[in-house]
Formats: sequence, structure tokens, C-alpha cells
Amino acid sequence: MRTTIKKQMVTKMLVGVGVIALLTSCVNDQSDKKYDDAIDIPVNQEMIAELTAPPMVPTPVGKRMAKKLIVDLEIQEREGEMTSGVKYVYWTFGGTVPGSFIRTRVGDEIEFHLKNHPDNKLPHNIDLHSVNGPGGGAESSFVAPGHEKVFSFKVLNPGLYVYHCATAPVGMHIANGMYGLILVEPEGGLPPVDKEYYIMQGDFYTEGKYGERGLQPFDMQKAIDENADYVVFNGHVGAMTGDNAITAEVGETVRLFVGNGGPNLVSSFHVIGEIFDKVYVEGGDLVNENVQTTLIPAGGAAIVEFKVEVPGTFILVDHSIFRAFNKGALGMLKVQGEENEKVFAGEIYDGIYLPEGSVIQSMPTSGGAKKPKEEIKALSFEEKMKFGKDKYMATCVACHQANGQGIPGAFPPLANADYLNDDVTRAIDIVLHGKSGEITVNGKKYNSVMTAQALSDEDVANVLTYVYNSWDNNKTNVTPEMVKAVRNR
Ligand code: HEC
Ligand SMILES: [Cu+2]
Repeated sequence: MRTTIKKQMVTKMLVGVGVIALLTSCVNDQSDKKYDDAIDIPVNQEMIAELTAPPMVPTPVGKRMAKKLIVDLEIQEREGEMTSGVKYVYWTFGGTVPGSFIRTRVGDEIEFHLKNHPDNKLPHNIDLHSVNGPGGGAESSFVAPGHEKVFSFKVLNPGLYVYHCATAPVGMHIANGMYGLILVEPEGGLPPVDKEYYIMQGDFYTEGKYGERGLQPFDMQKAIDENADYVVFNGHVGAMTGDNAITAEVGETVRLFVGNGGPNLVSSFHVIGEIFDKVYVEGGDLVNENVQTTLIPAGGAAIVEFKVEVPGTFILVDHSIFRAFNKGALGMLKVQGEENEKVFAGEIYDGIYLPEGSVIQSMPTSGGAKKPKEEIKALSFEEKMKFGKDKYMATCVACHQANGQGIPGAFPPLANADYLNDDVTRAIDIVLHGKSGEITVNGKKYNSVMTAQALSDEDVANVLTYVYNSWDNNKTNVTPEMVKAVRNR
């Protein structure tokens, strides 16, 4: 509503080309002056910059004066987990992907200390898009393992900027996670909001395909072909889902600083069930209103703001949608508070949107048969429990719930469930082929449909082993061979 009124007012104001010309020239004059002035903004005190790991951001600058801001950033090459069972060696600014969030204001003089950890194997550098100067600092910051480089620059232009490593092969350094965001707030700071978060998309290229376990090396050819195995928010699958979801309360205004490290893909950033009240387009001064999906170029950023009106789980996606459900570009914003039926009335439960991994969904009628994996390496019981739990939390939890308690009348319990414990072959068959028709579990009738879960023999074995060894069930250890036997019946 408020925007419509504002727009009408603006339209009335803009009568006649003369007025438009006048306004434009006036705005231009001001902005030119603003940035020229920034060079002369004095700094007196020194301050160590607060750096944060995603999804958190440092304290807003508010009304503080321009300062000499010391940024201490250490490059670390370290192994992390892309998704359960998949290891990847990330190259990071500050130990995380994306790198530490840097928050500054116009006029700040940045003294940048870039350290390359002695255990690292490669030289690196940093190109900050907020720098007016050659290479964005890249030439001055080239640093070998065990060394530190110091360079300084004054921030002149307000906005949200990407920084990244620019050491050859540049694409490879970025593909391994060497990017982050630096925010330059205008004089007086951005308008205050209730919650602020830091999100950055990136595409990853591994020798194995999505979900293939083990330590996965970077695949240069796939990167050149722009054939990403993973497209994720904040460095790995699940970095912003489940317990890692960002949160807000009903009525709060949420501001997301969203970047895209690339190296290749452009993000169609969207929050399912929300409309961006404001988008600082490309992270600059231009504010668009009432936006559904905003484009974030590789090496670019945007600030989006919206007020959350109702409780629930809001899903953050790259709306190039296979990336969301099959490559990992999925995050969650959990909003708590009072329902507001004026805004939204309907049945709500968690997990309407679920990641599907590399697996293709199949309906019960299709039988759900999938080629079994060729080689199956025997896992220890502990590994089976771990992978099984991960699978459960990714595929079963939406219906059967976190502790297997189910939902009365809709989804039968898997906790202390007689139906489950009575017959393991039947349970395997249900997971492989789905189930419909009336069944009785712990004395209660259910008559619904479970779709076939298109999982490998190993995954079925793991998830059922997890289920059978949790919540007072009968501790059956399900093996891939048992699953195979049922599949081939
Ligand atoms: C989309 C919702 C949904 C998902 C996801 C789902 N189930 Fe089910 N499941 C059901 C429903 C509904 C039934 C009952 C079907 C009926 O009424 O015939 C059921 C029945 C079962 C049963 C037999 C009943 C019981 O309580 O023992 C088992 C075992 C089972 N599911 C295991 C799983 C496992 C393991 C997964 C994850 C790999 C899973 N389900 C994923 C909805 C789901
Ligand atoms: Cu690098």
C-alpha cells in the first residue's frame, strides 16, 4: 500500500520533462559531490574491524565517525564437508566459505593485513570490489604461505561488494571458496532493521558427481564447462537448513546481504513465500520495491529486505530450481510467532520443500526401481548410523518427524512401531516401492500414500538401520544385501 501512494506522489511531482531534467541533474550533482567529499572525510581514531563468519554480520556502523580500520584476515586451506560423507579441500578467507564479513563506512581508511597461514600450500591475494585502485588490491596483496602483506585504501563508494582471490588460475581459487563480502555503509549507516544475515552462493565442481563419497578433488574441466555438481549457500549443502536455519520473529524486518561468488553461475535469488519489500539492486544505491526474485551476478551482490508477517519455514533458493533441489542451493528462514489469518490461512507443516539430492523423485506407480550402485563398500555400524541419520533428516523427517513420532492421522510413527518391528522385509519394501492402502500401526489406522524413496541399496540399509536402532525399536541391522534381495524379488 505505502509504495503505491509513494509512487502516485512521485508521478504527480514529475510533471513535465523540465522538472525531470532538473531533478536528474540535481541528483547527479549531489552524488558526484558526495563521492568527491568522501576522499576528504577525516579519520582520527584507529579500530580493529569486527569480522564474522556466515550467516552472521558485524555490528552496524550506525553514526560512528570514519576511522582507520584494521582488517586482519588469514587465509586458510582446510578440509571441510560438502555434504554428508563428501569431503572437499576449501581455500578460505578466515576459515569459512564465504570468507569473513567486513563492515565499513564511507570514509574509512582500511589497513588490510592479509596473512597466508604457514601450513597452506599456495600463494594467494585479494581483490576487493570496493577498492578504487589497480586490481582492487590484488597486486599489492600477493602473499606466499607463512607471510603477511599490508596495504591500505579509503572506501569511497557505499554499497555491498564482493571480495575474492585473484591468483592464477583465478577461476580455481574462486571455485575453491575464496570469496566474501565487504559492506560499505553510507554516512549515518543503513536504516536499522531487526535481523541481518550474510549469505553467499557458490558453485562447486568435483570429480565425483553429487553425493559421491570420499575426498573429492576439484575438477577443472567441469568448471570450464560450467557443469556444477554443487550449487550451495554458505559453502556446503545444508549450511542454512535444519538446525543451521536463520531465524526471525513475526513482525520483524529481515535484511539479507546476499552475494554470489560464482565462479560461473548467476543466481536467481528467491525466498519461497516472501516478497522482497526492498532490493538494493546489485548492492548499490538503486532501491527496487516489491520484488519476487532478484538476479545476483557472479562477482556481485544485493541487499534484500522484507518484513515477515506470519510464522513458518521460508525456503531460500536459487530459482534456477534444479540447483535448489538437486545441487544444494537451499536455505531456510524459520519464523516464529503468532499466526495471522488475515495474511495467510492454511495448513502448515515443516518440510514441504525438501532437497532431493541427485536422486530423481518417483511416484508409487512407477515402482521406483533404480539401478543399484555397482560397488558397495562395507561400512561400520557407526558409519551406517551417521549416514542413515543424515538420510533420515534429508528424506524421511518431513513426514515421520525428527524423533520418529509421526503425525497422528497422517504419517505413522517409526518410533517404537510394531508394524516396523514385526517385519523388516516389509519395511525395506515400503522404502523401496512406497506404500498405499490401510495399515495399522500401534493400534491406530493410517490410510495414506508414501511415495517410493528412490534411494540406493546402501542408503536404504543405512536409513533403516538408523531407524531400527533409534527410539526403542528392535535394533535390526539392515544390510545392502538384504535390500538388494528385496529389490530383486
Ligand atoms: C511424503 C511423506 C513420507 C516420506 C517422505 C516418508 N514416508 Fe514413510 N510413510 C508415509 C506414509 C503416509 C505411510 C503410511 C502409508 C499408508 O498409509 O499405507 C508411511 C509408512 C512407512 C512405514 C511403514 C509404517 C510404519 O510406521 O512402520 C515405514 C517403515 C516407513 N514409512 C519408513 C520411511 C522411511 C525410512 C522414510 C525415509 C527414507 C520414509 N518412510 C519417508 C509417508 C512418508
Ligand atoms: Cu587464492
